[in-house]
Amino acid sequence: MSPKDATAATRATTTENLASLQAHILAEETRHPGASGDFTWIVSAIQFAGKAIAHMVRRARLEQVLGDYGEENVQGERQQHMDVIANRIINRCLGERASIALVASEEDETPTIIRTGAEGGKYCVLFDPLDGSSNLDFGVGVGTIFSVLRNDAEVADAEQTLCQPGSMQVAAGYILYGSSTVFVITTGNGVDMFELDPHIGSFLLVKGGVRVPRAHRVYSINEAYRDQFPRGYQSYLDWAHRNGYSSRYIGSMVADVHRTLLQGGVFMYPPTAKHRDGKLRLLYEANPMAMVIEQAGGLAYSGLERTLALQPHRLHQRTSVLMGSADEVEHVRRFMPTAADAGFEDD
Ligand code: AHM
Ligand code: MG
Repeated sequence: MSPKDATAATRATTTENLASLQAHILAEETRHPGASGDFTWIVSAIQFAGKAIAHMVRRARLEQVLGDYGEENVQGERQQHMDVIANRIINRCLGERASIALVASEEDETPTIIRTGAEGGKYCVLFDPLDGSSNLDFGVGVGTIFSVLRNDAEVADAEQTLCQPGSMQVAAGYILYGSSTVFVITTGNGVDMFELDPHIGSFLLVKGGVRVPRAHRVYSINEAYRDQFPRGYQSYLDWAHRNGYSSRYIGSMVADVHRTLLQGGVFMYPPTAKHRDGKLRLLYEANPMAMVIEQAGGLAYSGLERTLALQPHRLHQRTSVLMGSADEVEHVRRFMPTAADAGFEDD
């Protein structure tokens, strides 16, 4: 075989190989000397939960578990039946894994302490079990968002342990329950995308090293709130209208960010009159998505600050969100020279 043939053969094998998420994470972990395998087990629990939720999402109407659960969560928002089901599934899957110290969810007021640092608790997992769940009744894509932090055994208070800047995340990602079930993850070494093969029950690698295109003339925002947005966003929208931009908004962050990741553009949820700090939650919505987008070569901001640099103060803290293609995010930022352009602070 000539060297040229050998290269062609190697390439063919590489692109045709089947890699499961489990094998991929194991291979990544073995690159870190002294790695214990604990982290692989956590990702394994998250994907296990993802498969169970995907199954429930597909059967929700048949099982008559769509719609309002009749209660509000800690954020004062109506819970859907499926929020409660997805939350229970993830808690049950994570509670089983030996290295988990704390688990925190959008649906639970306080973090759950699984074990202390002294008992072997090394990691904390935060998640939004079913983001965009109010869309479920209409067959729209929804998702689970997750963020993994190290447990700091020195910090006694569980909530304060979780209040780490997003730049400290060990891993982050999401599972999209759409026309297919997609698992996107970063461990700080680029972004990889897997799809669930429902017949063999595994997430298989479909794209490694995902990069968000540098530019794409699409913005994703709930434009009905335009008059409530800070003036910088309004000026940007006026500019985009004059410059041939298109708009795409599903109203499900996971689906909107996933499209932005693959196709480019910019996703925004600015402050509004109702949500003066923004609607989305910093620790388990904005931070994990910001890590994915940055690891794919994009940018993510909250007001004038890089999202991943914000120091959180509360578990359920909200923030504004601006993320996507580097060039498109910079276009938006040009209309925000001061904090007042990006928020509601006085000049
Ligand atoms: P949720 O966590 O209660 O589901 O709310 C978050 C969702 C996001 O998925 C989405 O980006 C946003 O709320 C949509 O809000 P709006 O309907 O105000 O545009
Ligand atoms: Mg949410």
